[in-house]
Amino acid sequence: MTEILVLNGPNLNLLGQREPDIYGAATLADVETSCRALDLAEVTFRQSNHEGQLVDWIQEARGTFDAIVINPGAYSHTSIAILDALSAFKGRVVEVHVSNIHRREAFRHHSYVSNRADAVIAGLGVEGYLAALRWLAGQGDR
Ligand code: CA2
Repeated sequence: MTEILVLNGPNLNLLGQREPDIYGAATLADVETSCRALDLAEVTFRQSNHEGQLVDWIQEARGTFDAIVINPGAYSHTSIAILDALSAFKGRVVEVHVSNIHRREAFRHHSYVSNRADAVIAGLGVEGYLAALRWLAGQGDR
């Protein structure tokens, strides 16, 4: 079975607890449960508020995981370190945003991570994670 690492950046641990108008009512634990319930891949699900921790996990994914689904949170808009780590990863990368970042403040319109991502999903709510897994499951190895 395909091994997929699902990474979540800062403040995504607050999903479902605040700002439900923007991010919906599902918690990150709900998202993890839904990802596993799809049963399309072996899913490892992680969240960190720390940029270096995310970089370490991406580096460690080389040779272990076939693909990465990442919601880098606000680091999307600031982190060349996460972009560089993803660029050294050979498998597919899907960037997910719960909200439609292009309909929000101008500073959310640019993502460094999109420079490496094979696909970008924004605005589907937490369904975006499931869409990413479905798309990856339909792709061959590379
Ligand atoms: O839409 C997304 O998924 C984002 O990656 C979420 C980030 C935001 O900085 C990005 O621009 C877009 C924020 C993470 C969630 O932050 C929360 C804050 C309060 C309550 C719930 C979530």
